[in-house]
Amino acid sequence: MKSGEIARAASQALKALGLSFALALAPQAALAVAPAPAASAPAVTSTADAAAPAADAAAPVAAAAGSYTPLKPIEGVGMPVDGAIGLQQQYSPLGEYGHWMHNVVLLPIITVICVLVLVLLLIVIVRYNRRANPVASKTSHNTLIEVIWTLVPVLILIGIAVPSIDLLAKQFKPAPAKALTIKVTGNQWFWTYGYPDNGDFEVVSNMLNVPGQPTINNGVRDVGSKPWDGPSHLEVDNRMVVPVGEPIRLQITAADVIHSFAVPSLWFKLDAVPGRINEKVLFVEKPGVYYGQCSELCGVKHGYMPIAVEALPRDKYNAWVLTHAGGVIDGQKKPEAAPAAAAPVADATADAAADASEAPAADASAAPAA
Ligand SMILES: [Cu+2]
Repeated sequence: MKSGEIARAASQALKALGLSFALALAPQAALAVAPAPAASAPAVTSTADAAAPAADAAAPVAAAAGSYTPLKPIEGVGMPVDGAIGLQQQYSPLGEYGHWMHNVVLLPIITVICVLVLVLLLIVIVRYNRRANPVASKTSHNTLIEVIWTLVPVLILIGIAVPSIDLLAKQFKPAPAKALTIKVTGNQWFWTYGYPDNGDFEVVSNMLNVPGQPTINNGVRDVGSKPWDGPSHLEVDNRMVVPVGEPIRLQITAADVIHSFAVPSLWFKLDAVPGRINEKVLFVEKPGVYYGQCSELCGVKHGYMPIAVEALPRDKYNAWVLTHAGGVIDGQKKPEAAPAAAAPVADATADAAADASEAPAADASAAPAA
């Protein structure tokens, strides 16, 4: 929300200044965007139904999937909050560790040191200025004080270093061998998510357009047009869906320039570098939707390539996987063939018309088939 306001304010400021930048941006954006949705639409289509027409493919495919309805985010969870000054609430063990490190270890120590130094300065200013203290003391050494002011900072630094190095090491601990691998690729200006362990399908994720503002991604719907949409500038057409409560190996790269995959509430940030794979473990404790943004300046639409991670329980994640053509669970293809698949699809088309409150029913009906 805040980023939206900032973007709006910035564009107004530019217009007020009479700069042609905004004008230059618009056609460029339109040109630059054109290939992206074109690429995204077929990709989405190919994952579920190659026969569907490319235009508007995402909607019918999502409806036909049936066994999956996107989760509705909870206000203030996994997203920035207006007026907040601290870290976002954390939803991973490492995030909680880091949050504790920041709020309980570092912040109090910094505060005490700053206050102590300030008080000492004030005492010196008041008591030992030339007027109050015309005859200066010749004291030059005090062994006890010198030992104290050497030892205490050393102890403080050791006290900080121990949990700090521990946290650092844990952040770069490789995922267990059996962990699910998801491949994240940064593109100008959208993300793609590959699922090599689940049949190697790919999800293309574009930011939803904001009504009343210049179109960012042609062919992508407006934010707020579905009941499960989160905040503008953060919600996407296809989220990165992950299972909850298990370590996930994220392999991150980029197709063009350097991007950075960052989700603050999941304590996750790693650069996406072309020609290179960076790897880190993602662990989400609770089902929910967690938002982030590209955090490396990557071009004119850097601010318009948000990240939406949707964490689901394993069974629902599996159901989501099976909504993609070629979706595989535990090395096995879709267990049931056409007739079994037809049932949930039929359910889905009926349920898709209904509101979000009926969504769990669709999930439930599809779960046994999966
Ligand atoms: Cu980027």
